[in-house]
Amino acid sequence: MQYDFSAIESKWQNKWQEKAVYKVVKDTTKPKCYVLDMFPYPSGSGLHVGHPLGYIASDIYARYKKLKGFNVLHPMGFDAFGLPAEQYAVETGQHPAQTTKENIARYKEQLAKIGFSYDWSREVKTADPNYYKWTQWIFLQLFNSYYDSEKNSAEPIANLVAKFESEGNNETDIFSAAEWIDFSPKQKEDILMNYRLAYRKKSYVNWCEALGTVLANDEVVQGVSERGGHPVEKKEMMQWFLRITEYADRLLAGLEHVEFPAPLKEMQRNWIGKSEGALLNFELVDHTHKVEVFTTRPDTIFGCSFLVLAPEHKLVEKITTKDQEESIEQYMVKTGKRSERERMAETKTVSGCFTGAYATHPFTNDKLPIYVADYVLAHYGTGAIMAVPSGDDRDFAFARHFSLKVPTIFKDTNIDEGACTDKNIPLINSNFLNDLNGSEALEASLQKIEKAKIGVRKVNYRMRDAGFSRQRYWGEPFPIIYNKDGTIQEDNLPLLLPEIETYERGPEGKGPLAHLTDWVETANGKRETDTMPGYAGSSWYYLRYMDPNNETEFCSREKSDYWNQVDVYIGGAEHAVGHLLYSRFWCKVLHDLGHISFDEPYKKLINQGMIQGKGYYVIRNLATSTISGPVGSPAQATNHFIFGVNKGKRILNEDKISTNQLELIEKFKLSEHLFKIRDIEQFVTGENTLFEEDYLEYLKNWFEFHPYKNDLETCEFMWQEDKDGLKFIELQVETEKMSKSKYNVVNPDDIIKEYGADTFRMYEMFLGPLEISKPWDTKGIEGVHRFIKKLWRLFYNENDFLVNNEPPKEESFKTLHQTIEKVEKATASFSLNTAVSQFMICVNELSLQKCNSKEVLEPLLILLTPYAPHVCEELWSNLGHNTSITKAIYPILNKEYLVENEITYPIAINGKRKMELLLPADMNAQEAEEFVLAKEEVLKLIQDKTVRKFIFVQGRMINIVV
Ligand code: ANZ
Repeated sequence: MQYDFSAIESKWQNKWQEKAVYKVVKDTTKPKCYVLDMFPYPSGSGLHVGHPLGYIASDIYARYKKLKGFNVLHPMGFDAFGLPAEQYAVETGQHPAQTTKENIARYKEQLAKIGFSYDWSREVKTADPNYYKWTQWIFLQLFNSYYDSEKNSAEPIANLVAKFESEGNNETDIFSAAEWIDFSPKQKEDILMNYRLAYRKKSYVNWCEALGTVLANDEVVQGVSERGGHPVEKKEMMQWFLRITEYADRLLAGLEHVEFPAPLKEMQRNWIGKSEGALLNFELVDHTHKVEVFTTRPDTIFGCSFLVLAPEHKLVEKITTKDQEESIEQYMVKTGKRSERERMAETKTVSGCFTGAYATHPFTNDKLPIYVADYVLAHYGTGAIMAVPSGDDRDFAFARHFSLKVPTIFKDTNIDEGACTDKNIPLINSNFLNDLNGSEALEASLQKIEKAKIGVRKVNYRMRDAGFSRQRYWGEPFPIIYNKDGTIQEDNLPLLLPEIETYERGPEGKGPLAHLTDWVETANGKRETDTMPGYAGSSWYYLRYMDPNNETEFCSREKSDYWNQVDVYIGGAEHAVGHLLYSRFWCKVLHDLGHISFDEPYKKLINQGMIQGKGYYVIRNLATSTISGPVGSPAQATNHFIFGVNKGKRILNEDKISTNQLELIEKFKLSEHLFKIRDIEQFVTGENTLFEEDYLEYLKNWFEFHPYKNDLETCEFMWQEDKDGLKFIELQVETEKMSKSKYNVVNPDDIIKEYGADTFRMYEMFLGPLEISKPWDTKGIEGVHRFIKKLWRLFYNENDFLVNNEPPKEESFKTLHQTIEKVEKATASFSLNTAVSQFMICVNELSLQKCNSKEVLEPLLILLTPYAPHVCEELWSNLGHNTSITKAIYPILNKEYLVENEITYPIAINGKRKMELLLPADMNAQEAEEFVLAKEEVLKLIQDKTVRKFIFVQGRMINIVV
């Protein structure tokens, strides 16, 4: 019987579904294991072979844990809100819900063909009202709580109100209990806004005009939007924020207790950016105001020769002198256009402006000029710095540019060319700090500063509160009504996303919902027209899978106590900061408020690498081609066709191709898409010159003559066969990101059609270690496919079922148990590629041993089923089982079978290795000596010399000293 993978795979996929074999329920008799994939955004282009890499790995692990006796939660869902569906709606008028639905259907169809063990009854879609009701509910939890820094925990805002009512407040807003009681509802609300974990404030946001929306910091890359690359500027708007900064320390500390890849932890640490230092006050000359600066180097205070304020700093307006007003205004206009990222990235050009005001140095009483410059950021520290040109490069460049003093404070250090950033150099010209360095100097300066009451120690974080408002349609509406009296009221849940006629953005930078005046206006006030960002729904979906149909709670405590933390979370490294930090933060809040029992969502995280695509390029080396070819031949044409093709578009090859005539090459991308004549026409036509038509003719002939095959060798071969004998054409393959725009995507459906899902799954794992990026290369897929066919041959020949109940040979047991040992270790540690290799070795050995014994083949199927579930299920049932192999028990390693009976010993004479001998493994030194010294080959080596010593290291080596 033949291995008919398509029949087998569809048969079992249907049966699994019918019998709901992957449905999972709480079961306290087993240990639990939660294996989670980062759920996909269902984009219009469907899955390519890169997407399932992580899903296959997690599926193998989930299936393995189930066989090991765990109750495994392995769900899947969709991150269904998002910008592309909305942009598509703007372009076509199609409702995002409709496109999202279609895309999800397509994804599910593709996923189903790969044979995943998802419990689809737990499917979660973030855009489903039954789901986003609870996203809105969590938002209200954040809104209705504050961070109690004494308890180090989120607490209900009602507790804070009670405290205000009984004691008043002596923190930032100072008032008595009586005053609080007398405040108007609006005044109270304004005060509470300073404490709520979800709060509103006016703030500068990353505004992207082209997308009509505000972007989160991590959605902005080098001053442009991550999606689409549009310019981003700053704009002041009323926005919702989440007070994630209160959790900075706990987010840092939590990293110590989770198993995340080290670089990912480092990225999170950098993002949080903890710095310890001091807040210092500088008195102003002729002013009552003070300038408060944040510094991490209070020890360099005697090197401070000027102060710098961020352009947005409140004091700028107040302290600028009359004669500097105009210059300051001009500077503000100039700097207002630059995004914060740009300001941070800019290190070469110096810009700034003098305010005309001065501050007094707290220790020397020197007059320090105060400047405004955009290298100081408004939202970091206090938005003001004490500039120490000898210790900081930017301050140094600034001082040089504006001819300001550069006081020398570091012993034996030349600062003519730049600042000295080494913290361990003894200080000079620094009064009480002289001769101190490093932490000593830091501590001494801090003590003195606190004693003199000019400042306090301060820990600062680079992380900001997370912007939570988006001016978009396709997201969760805020269940919030702004009442006419200035208070805020919660809306009923779920607040459904209303139908809308136009997806165009609303007036004044608002989102499309602002068009719906009837919806916006309620009896008491106005609804919020912004929607929540993409990360809202993805911050807690792992909890909903535990209890997906709960109508009264986001997830019952009983369920979350049972399923608890995600044991393994697999997904792309692109979510290293945004999604992972936000979901860790939400988890901590939900924990503090008593809704869940753990405060880190993911125990272990794995970033899968990317599967890259391949670009096939035709390279023609002009150096070896004759320019005087026939009219219309490529050789002639090339004088006019010096360009390459990238992303399916024609580009000038300036950067890739040297302008040296001898090295000129011409590249055409031979993607599946471009290779069609129609596409070549599109590509060659355009703003072209003289020989275009002739050239096109040539290409047409060529491509017709050589129908495209997606195979490198064939292509090369065919080039050599070219009828014109033009040998200057060669093919080059480049590895690049797999993406629709590069015409290099490989659809899993096509691979599965040709080889089956089991081959596809194993092949994806076989490509290499999970964590690294690797090119998709179909060459090896045949080998994996042959492996499965060979496995099949252990069970079937042409006509008969070969499996018997005869006891297997010892060597077959050995092969089996070696496989158990290696595969289990590899699977448990996600070295899935090594497991695949071991399966290949195993099947080869069993074939050579002609092993058809059930006692060996049955456990082999269980070992293999996580990797190739369909074929294993089929063979399992053919062995006579009427329950699914997914319910089987993982084979147990018997180490006795691994014990080697014979060992190959290297034999050395006087330390020089001369030969090898096979000895029984249990032979002792004396037996070995007798045996070895009786061997003729050995005697030949010794000749007539006397044996002085026989050194025997059991299991390792033998040395004969003569
Ligand atoms: C004096 C000084 C001397 C500084 C010296 C550095 C070196 P991290 O470690 O990143 O937290 N700074 C403070 N607020 C700033 C702002 N809003 N925009 C730009 N720079 C700001 O950096 C803290 C240091 O960055 C602070 O310490 C301050 O300069 C500067 F030899 O103060 B320092």
